[in-house]
Amino acid sequence: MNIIKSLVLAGLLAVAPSIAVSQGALAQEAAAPAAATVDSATEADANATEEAVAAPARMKPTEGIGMPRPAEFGLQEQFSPTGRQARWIHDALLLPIITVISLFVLALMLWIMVRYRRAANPVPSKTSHNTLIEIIWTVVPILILVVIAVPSIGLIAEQYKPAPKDALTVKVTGYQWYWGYEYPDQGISEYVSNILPPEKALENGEPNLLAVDNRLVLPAGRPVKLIITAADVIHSFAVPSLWFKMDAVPGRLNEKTVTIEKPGVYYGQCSELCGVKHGFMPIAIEALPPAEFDQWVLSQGGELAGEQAEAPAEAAAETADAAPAANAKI
Ligand SMILES: [Cu+2]
Repeated sequence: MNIIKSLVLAGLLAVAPSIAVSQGALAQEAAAPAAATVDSATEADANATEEAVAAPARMKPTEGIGMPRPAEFGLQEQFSPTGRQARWIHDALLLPIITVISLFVLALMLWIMVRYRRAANPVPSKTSHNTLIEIIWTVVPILILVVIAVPSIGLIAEQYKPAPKDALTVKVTGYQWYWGYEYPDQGISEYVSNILPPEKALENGEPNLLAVDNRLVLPAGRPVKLIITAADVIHSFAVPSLWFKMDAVPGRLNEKTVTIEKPGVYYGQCSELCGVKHGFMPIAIEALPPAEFDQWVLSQGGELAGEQAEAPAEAAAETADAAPAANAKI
């Protein structure tokens, strides 16, 4: 009898992990379609009642825009005000200064090695001080540092300026190994964004390893506040062409504002080693003109921010209720 009991127990233990895994996978699949993909939303809405709003068509990326170019070694073309400022500091200020200093030091070293070698200069000079030169090599580096510091500090202040009141808020959550996007003010619950397989990416005319199924849809020309966190390990939400990188840390809400200047598709990647599929959780942002963004919000069953503003008491009550719950979730 005991032997039978042990065999049954051993059998149950053996299949338990696979049951747990399949349940987990089901849970994930169930969460994914909650906010419907851009593609399927279009199809679904076409079949739905006439009142339903269709999502705008999936935007095609422009070759070389919002993504790296072959053989590129500089910074990507920038599409946010801070990005353009940062790129200007790098290209017009830092790179020339670094180049001039490097060439100057190299020339000095070559000159000393040739002119003051033992054969050409058998009796070395005993000079140990030169006031003028000492003043110059103290003052000139200070001036160089001041020239670099002024725009750099301005850029740092600009990058971490709190979002304006009218900014759109999106909560970004990093998971092993995909991203989740939620629009709390519009009432759009979290949807999941996974990498596209290579053949599907090529079929769509999108770059392999950067294309995703459900993009993060944002309005162009409007400030967006991204609240970034993670559910398991540390990830990092980074989009080079928008000058955006922020760590996604479990239990912490990091905040950063971005204004995308032009409609388009902008790609990025998780930039914190987060496990075996770290290289396979890309980010794709679809920046839509504001009117089309509003259309997208409605197509997802969301409410426009302006409508919410008309019922401030209700919204405040909702926020008060939602705040502790949101914290508890993390
Ligand atoms: Cu990651």
